[in-house]
Amino acid sequence: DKASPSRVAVLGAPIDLGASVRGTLMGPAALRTAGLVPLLESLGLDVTDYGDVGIADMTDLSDDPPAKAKHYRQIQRWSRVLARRSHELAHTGAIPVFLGGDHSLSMGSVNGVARHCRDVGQELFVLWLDAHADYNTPETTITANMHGMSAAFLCGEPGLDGLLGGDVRATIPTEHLELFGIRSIDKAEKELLRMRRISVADMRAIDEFGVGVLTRRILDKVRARNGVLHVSFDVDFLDPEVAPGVGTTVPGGATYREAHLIMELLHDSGLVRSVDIVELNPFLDERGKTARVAVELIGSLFGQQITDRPTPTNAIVPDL
Ligand code: Z70
Ligand code: MN
Ligand code: MN
Ligand code: MN
Repeated sequence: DKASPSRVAVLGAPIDLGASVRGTLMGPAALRTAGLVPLLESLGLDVTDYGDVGIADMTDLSDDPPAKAKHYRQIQRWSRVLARRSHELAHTGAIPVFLGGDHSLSMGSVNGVARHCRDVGQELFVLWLDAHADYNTPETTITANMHGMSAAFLCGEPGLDGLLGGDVRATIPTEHLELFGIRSIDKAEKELLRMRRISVADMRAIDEFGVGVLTRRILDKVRARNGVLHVSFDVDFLDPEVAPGVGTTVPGGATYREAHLIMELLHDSGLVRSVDIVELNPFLDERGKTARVAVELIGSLFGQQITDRPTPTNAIVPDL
């Protein structure tokens, strides 16, 4: 398989106003405390930690905030600064790893990566590992929390058109978004996903086919288009037993072993070019348990293996 770049750029985004529960702003510190950087270095990667992004020096735009989008101005500042930094980092050829922070940060991080892919003429696919679809718009949302709108924003859904001001808004084609691990969708959100024909690997599909088959199917699709992959990892994708340190736990999530297998398959593919780790809430964690699991999983994503013998790619992939 293709070799991934061997440089990693770590950037923290201590943002928590997109979520209903405060505390994800401590996420970057907890992931660093759990040893993210030395682990990546132990895997032979050249890691640069750029520290945390701030929004203090960002001026406000003068567009009208949407009626149902809480803390719109703050999220707008984060999105603008993150989109710029993300574009710069992707441009250096390193793999940017964004440490959240709530999931609204992906509106910036993925936009920047998408812009870079557009610059170099490469098709970007987004794997959204999450209990939630995050496919609400200011129109469909029940909560007005912007972390529930990031995937929709990235696919160009209406309602947040002024978020990046005059900056380029790169749009992910809906057929390039892969929702995975989903078990909580709002009614209007479900209707929108159905209308857009967005690919959803929900927990039922995972139970029926297993994460190995479903992951390989996505990787084959990306490979067939000569594309690359952004992994947006919301830690509530994991079962609350494994990852209690999140604000919106949903029962029936991915197991420890399922999550590691996904990460190992992603690593072996050589297709991953950027990563978000979001929604870790250290304020709700149990003695660092969730932070540690998240870091271990990132280890698998970057090549940590049990035997250093990847399984042969002989899976039979059904045409679902
Ligand atoms: C709900 C909403 C959400 C994460 C909760 C929940 C969204 N669909 N996303 N936690 N990560 O408010 O739109
Ligand atoms: Mn999410
Ligand atoms: Mn570029
Ligand atoms: Mn979620």
